[in-house]
Order: sequence, then structure tokens, then C-alpha cells
Amino acid sequence: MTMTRIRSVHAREIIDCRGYPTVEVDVALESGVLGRAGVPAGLSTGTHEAHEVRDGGERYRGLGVRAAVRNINEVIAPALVGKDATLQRELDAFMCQELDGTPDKSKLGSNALVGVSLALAQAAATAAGNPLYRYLNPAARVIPTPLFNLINGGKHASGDLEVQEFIIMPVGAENLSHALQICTEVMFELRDLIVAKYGKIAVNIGDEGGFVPPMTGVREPLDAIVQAVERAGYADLVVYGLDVAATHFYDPEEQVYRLAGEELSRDDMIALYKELCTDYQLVSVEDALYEDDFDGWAQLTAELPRVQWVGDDLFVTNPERVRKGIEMGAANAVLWKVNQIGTLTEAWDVAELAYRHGYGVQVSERSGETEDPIIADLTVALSAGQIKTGAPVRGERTSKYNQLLRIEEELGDQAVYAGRDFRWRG
Ligand code: 2PG
Ligand code: MG
Repeated sequence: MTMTRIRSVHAREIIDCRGYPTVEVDVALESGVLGRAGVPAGLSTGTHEAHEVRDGGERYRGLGVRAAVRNINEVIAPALVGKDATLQRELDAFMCQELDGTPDKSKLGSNALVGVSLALAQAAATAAGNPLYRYLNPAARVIPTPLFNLINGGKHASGDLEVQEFIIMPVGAENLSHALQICTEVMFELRDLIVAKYGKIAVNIGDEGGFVPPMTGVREPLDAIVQAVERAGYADLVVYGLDVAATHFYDPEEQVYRLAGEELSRDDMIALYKELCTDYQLVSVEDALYEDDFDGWAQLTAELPRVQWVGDDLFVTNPERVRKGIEMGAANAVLWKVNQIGTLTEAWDVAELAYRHGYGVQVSERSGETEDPIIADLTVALSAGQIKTGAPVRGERTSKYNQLLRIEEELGDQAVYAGRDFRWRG
């Protein structure tokens, strides 16, 4: 017990990959072990996410996190020092109920709670002499199928595409290192295709490392990616995905989706997905409809049950919203982001809830990331079978892929690449 007793909790302000301030937390134990976590942040956030505390004012255009840092150093730290870091569930509950006490974490900030919760887990794992994935799940061996986001639109890019992410999934790869090779070679081909058609200026990249070419609609980018996959020689090994992030081009007053110059109703959107799923090997589509349209989601899921319909803004890793989705048959997979709900324990329980009802779990980065690779370990610990962490460029994305490569190597013969079974828990 004494070795895992918390000696100090210390937070600081660092910057994320967009240059926005964020929180980093160090948890030190009596044994001298240190657990550190960086807090990610979304930009195309769901309305129902837990509340981040930002400073406002002029500094960093209001985005500073000094208040959240103070909440950790002055409120959370004194309350946690002396407690046992291995009691993750108890400590997470204590922070949420006793120290914060709000339903949306708005008193201390989800950015404060997430940082402490994840740093506690890292410290406890290190103290136990284990990598985090194995500490959380000694039987962990499923290496996830990656969803590589090769073209960026929506809020993550400065182009005209409304759809946020155009994704390839190397389901036929032998393992993660092969998957990375496939994706990167496809990315090189896509780069050449875009340069040939639109010139060099068109291969600038968006927030998640994907290209931002001057394309419109849904088909033009999908066609370009399919062509790049074919040219790279991987047509048999690759299927496709989208994060439509539809809430962000939905007009709730008019009840229309404004997509590529057209106004589409919910039924038009469902008809569009039917066509796209026939014309492309689309196997996973996230946020296909508006975040509060549970009825539309249920209709879509019933009409196209073979596709993985992933709820991100719809569910926001929130047990109540996931439960409602399960009851209504809305979506069949949960996008899993710890900072949407606030603590590791709450997010973990959401994954368990999803599994119990046959829902898939896709672990995801945020568009504003740090170099912290923790979601790689969490994906393996959850046996989630799928991870979405951007294009394999830029350090805040490669840190996750490279950590997965290390885990795959460490597991050796034990490792199982999820491949085509990405939706089913290993
Ligand atoms: C999403 C995420 C990550 P953000 O919509 O799935 O890709 O974006 O972090 O901006 O919410
Ligand atoms: Mg999303």
C-alpha cells in the first residue's frame, strides 16, 4: 500500500497540436514512480459532452487552461495525496461526486478530471511493473484495426468538404505493421493523384493529418481514395469508412442537412447512404445523422444493419445516451473518448455496456491531441478491435501508431490483429 500511495499530483499548462493550451498532469507515488497524462480536446464537439474549463479573456484568445490547472493543484491534489493510486474506481468516483459534484463536470472541468484520472492509471500500472494495457487487462492481446483518415473536411479543414473524415481500413493486413505500411503507401499514391489533378498547393493537411484538396461532396474524395488504393495494389485488403460529423452541417430550424449545395432531409440522407454503401465498400460510418435524432438513427440502423453505424456526437461516451440508443436500436457502435465523459472508470463502464448489448467500441483520438499515446494502450486493454487516430503523419498521431507497434512486438505470438473482425470484441 505505501508504495502506491500518492505523494503528489501536479498539473501544468502545455499546448496541443493546434497550438491550443491544454492540461498535463503528473501523479507521483511514494515509491518514486511517475504517471503522466496529456489531455486532448475536440473541435467538432458534441453538444452533450462533459464541460471543459477554459479561462476566457485575452490570453490565448480565451483558450487558456490555467483555471483547470489550478483546480487540480489546489482542489484535487490536496484531496488525493496520501490515497492509494490503485483504487482507480474509488478515486474517480470521489473526484466526480465529492470534489466536482456537477453532472457535466463543469465545476472542476472535464479537462482537469481526465488528466488526473489517466495519470493515476499510468502511475498505478508503472508501479505494478506493467505496461498500461496489461495492467488494465492481463489477457489483452487484440491489436486494433486502424481507421486511417486520409482526407479531412468539416471543422478539421479549411476546404469545402462538409464530411469530416474519409477513412481507409486495412482489414486484410496481416498485422498492425503491415496495416501501417498499406496505409502509408496508399497515402503516397493519393498525394501523387491530388498533385497531378489540383497542383502542389492541394496537398496541405488538416487537423488530423489528412489532405485538404479542393474537392466537393462525398463521392469525389471517396473516388480518389479508391483509386489510390487500387494504384497501390491493395484493393483486396482495404475497406472504407467515414466520419460524416453530420451535426455540423445540419440546420435544426429548417431540419435540413446542407451538403454540397443541396438541402437534404433525413430520408434523403438515408437514401444517400444506401447508394454509397452499394457503390463503395463502406463498412463503418460515424455520425451519419444529427446528434439528437435518435429516431432517424434507429431507422438508418434498421435499414442498413450490416454497416457499422458509430455514434460519436450522438452518444458522447455517456451511459445514459448509450442506454437510450440501445433501447431504440440507434447505431450499433460507440465512439469511445475518455474526455467526452470525464474519467477512465466512467468511459470503461460505457464500453462494457456497449459490449453487453452487441455494440462495437471504436476508440478515438481528438482532433486536438498531445503526444501522449495512452489511447493505444486503452484500445488494447479494452480489446476494442478498432482505433481511429488520424493519418500516420504528425507526431501527435504517429505517437499512437508507434505505441501500437511496440505493443504488437511485445505481445509477439500472442498478438491477434482484429482485421475484418474489428467490430467484435477479441
Ligand atoms: C470526431 C473527433 C475526432 P473532434 O469527430 O470524431 O476525429 O473530432 O475531436 O474535433 O471532436
Ligand atoms: Mg466524430
